[in-house]
Amino acid sequence: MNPSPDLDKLDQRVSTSSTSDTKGTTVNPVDTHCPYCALQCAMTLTPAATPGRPTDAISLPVSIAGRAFPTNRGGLCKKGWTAAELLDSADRIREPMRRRPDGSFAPVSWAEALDLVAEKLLAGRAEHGADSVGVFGGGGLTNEKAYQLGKFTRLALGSSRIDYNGRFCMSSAAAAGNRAFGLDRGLPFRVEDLDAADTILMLGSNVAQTMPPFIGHLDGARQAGGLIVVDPRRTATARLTDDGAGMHVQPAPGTDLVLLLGLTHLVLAERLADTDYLARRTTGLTQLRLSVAGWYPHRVQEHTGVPVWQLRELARRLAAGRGSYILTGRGVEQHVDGTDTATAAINLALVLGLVGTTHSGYGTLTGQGNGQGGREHGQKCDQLPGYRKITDPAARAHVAGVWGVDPAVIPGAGIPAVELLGALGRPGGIRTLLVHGANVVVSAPDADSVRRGLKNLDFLVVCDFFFSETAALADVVLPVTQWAEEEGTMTSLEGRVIRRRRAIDPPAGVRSELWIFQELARRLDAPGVYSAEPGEVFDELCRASAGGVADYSGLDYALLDTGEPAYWPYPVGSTGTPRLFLDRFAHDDGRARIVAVTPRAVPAPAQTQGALTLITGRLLEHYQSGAQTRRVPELSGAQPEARMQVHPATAVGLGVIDGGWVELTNERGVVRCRAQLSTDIRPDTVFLPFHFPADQRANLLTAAATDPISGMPEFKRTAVRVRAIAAPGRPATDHERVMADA
Ligand SMILES: Nc1nc2c(c(=O)[nH]1)N[C@H]1C(S)=C(S)[C@@H](COP(=O)(O)OP(=O)(O)OC[C@H]3O[C@@H](n4cnc5c(=O)[nH]c(N)nc54)[C@H](O)[C@@H]3O)O[C@H]1N2
Ligand SMILES: Nc1nc2c(c(=O)[nH]1)N[C@H]1C(S)=C(S)[C@@H](COP(=O)(O)OP(=O)(O)OC[C@H]3O[C@@H](n4cnc5c(=O)[nH]c(N)nc54)[C@H](O)[C@@H]3O)O[C@H]1N2
Ligand code: SF4
Ligand SMILES: [Mo]
Repeated sequence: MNPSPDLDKLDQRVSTSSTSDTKGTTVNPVDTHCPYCALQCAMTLTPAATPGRPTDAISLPVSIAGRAFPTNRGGLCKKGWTAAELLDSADRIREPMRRRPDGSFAPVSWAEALDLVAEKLLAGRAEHGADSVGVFGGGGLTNEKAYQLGKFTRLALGSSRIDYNGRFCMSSAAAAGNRAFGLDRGLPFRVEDLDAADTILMLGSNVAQTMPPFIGHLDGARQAGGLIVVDPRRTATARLTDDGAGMHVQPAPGTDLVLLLGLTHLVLAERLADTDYLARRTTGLTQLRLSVAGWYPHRVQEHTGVPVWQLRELARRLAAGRGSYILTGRGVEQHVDGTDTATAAINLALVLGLVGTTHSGYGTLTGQGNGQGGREHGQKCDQLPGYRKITDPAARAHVAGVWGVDPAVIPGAGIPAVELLGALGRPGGIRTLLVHGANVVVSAPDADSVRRGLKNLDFLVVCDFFFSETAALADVVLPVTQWAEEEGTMTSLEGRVIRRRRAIDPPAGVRSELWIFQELARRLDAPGVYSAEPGEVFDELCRASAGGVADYSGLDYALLDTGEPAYWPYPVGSTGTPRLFLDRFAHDDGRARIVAVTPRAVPAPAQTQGALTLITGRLLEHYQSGAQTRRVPELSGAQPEARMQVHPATAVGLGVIDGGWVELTNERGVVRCRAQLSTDIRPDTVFLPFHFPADQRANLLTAAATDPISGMPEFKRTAVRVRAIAAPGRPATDHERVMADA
């Protein structure tokens, strides 16, 4: 294999920092991290010397350079290095906007906007009760914003109805980690630990496109011939296994649970299990043996389509590896059985004795920029800061003490995201909604029913930088600061707490969310103190987390600013925890729990006559709902619209040609886009990216069915019918799409 592969092809760039502009004026570079994904690549921002739009070669408010850091080693992907375009985008909202009766938006002053929002919140609560006011947060918010949003909802609004888009992302893996290990930190080890591994099994993750600099950490395994990628598509990541670097396993979508049970069966049957480890460090082996007994290789092949020889080779490879890691991504987690599938991956890792050592392990690759911190500080419906349970009296007492309120004031558990969205605009449901950092009109399952729910609300407030498809439906839109304009902390996919730093001032009419919470809390006469200073909020967050699972109490900005690695748990007096579980797991008995899981009878969509299985996911150039990246010319130029990936053999049968238009339909919706023919996908499966708006929303087709344990929606397996259609005319412009959505 070629050891430092494909970097150009994957559009990764390592750049050098510059500290002066073209006129030679010295400017102060600021070290921070990327605004997008959880790899949190380190970058240096160099502000343009002239305030406002400069005329020299640095034509943006800041220039961006990759910075040396263990996760990205100076590299940035295309999204990272073009992120400065978001700061002075012509689409940026620069003052509060209020919807007029005719549907158009007009600018209003901050005082007017906040007075109106406070009035509507009070009126909604008085008329329909506190739980008629809902809050929807995001895994992109800093720790400080996520913490304050949870506190504001519980105290200032008195509502239990808060949840966030991380429910769409990390909830199944989190539930599996909690029940197996007693704690959920996506990677319980450092990303750089992977460098020394000789076998890495990646299930349902396309890191080459979703975290390009990460692939450098796969080089060791590739050189040892041990990278194994499980994906129904031959993705850029699957291609990294070519030329003897490993193996691509291509199961039918949604069959990973059976695949993992089959591998566990083989490991036990062929006596490849680490029996000493199982006896010392785990409970539950007996039930596991029973649950996998029937999953012999031929039966697994029948269910998954993975040949017996591949199953055997995979089991042996994992057991023989000097350092083996099992990693899961959204491809195996975003299913109605996602928690059980992640559990089965953990069980396989436990049977092999991989978890809680210095050289092997199990991990889930957290997705959003603060997808880890976002799930620790109280935006989850059942949770208080420090990853505490809102139903635990001791947790309530501790947090109430920090907040200076009676524990009885804190509402009980709320409802998870999909249920919350399902209650929008319904009698007895949510009548007023605040949205902070999510674009649910594009990203939520069964998106059109979510759009209808939003339209039926009495009042919708959206904080954003842009008129996202969700903001376009709001009554009031409040413009907020972006990453380069604010201070804060983020917790990366490794559980490492890092600093976000302000490099430039925000536009004059833009405010921080912390300031907005403070102003609204004052108007609502809320109990508790709401600082608008990120450092003060972080100190409070650390105190609130003390003694919790995700304990940050030994941290402060001064310590983080030294650049010393800070992995939680980081209680007072410790130096943090880069690797978890080395001595014990977080359950009371110190052991990991093997929870036996079995597949429920979920019929394969493709068994429905004439239907294909739709899987959804990501493209390199776009981030999530595309609200941000569709506004970056270099990115939207490269990927201007959705394309449905389909196998040529399937396309022939449907009369579909490469670049020709297709219509995907099911009982929920219709998507029209062009087709892209490719032998990289299974003939029974088609793929759509979910980044596009209007009638190209993949989520018009997905169902609001959820995993019973985690509340994770089924994004990755949907039955659709596909037919060729004539071109639906000129593609709509972005403006038309937003207006059509509104
Ligand atoms: N470019 C880009 N990068 C991103 C993001 C983005 O939007 N764009 N988002 C960030 C976020 S929030 C997240 S959560 C991560 C997600 O990162 P990934 O998990 O890598 O992303 P996905 O593309 O959703 O899914 C990964 C793969 O799962 C495969 N898959 C689908 N169904 C199945 C199945 O049933 N079994 C198996 N084994 N595989 C299946 C898909 O073919 C796809 O290649 O990316 C982060 N990084
Ligand atoms: N079909 C399908 N659907 C999916 C997925 C899939 O694989 N397939 N993946 C799911 C996953 S993993 C995820 S994480 C979700 C993500 O889905 P979304 O939540 O819709 O993700 P974003 O596009 O990141 O939306 C964030 C919005 O908040 C704004 N924003 C960014 N930062 C801030 C901030 O600090 N404050 C405020 N107020 N606003 C901010 C952005 O401009 C943007 O409009 O989508 C899910 N939906
Ligand atoms: S991989 Fe993620 S963190 Fe790194 S530059 Fe790309 S989007 Fe940013
Ligand atoms: Mo995500």
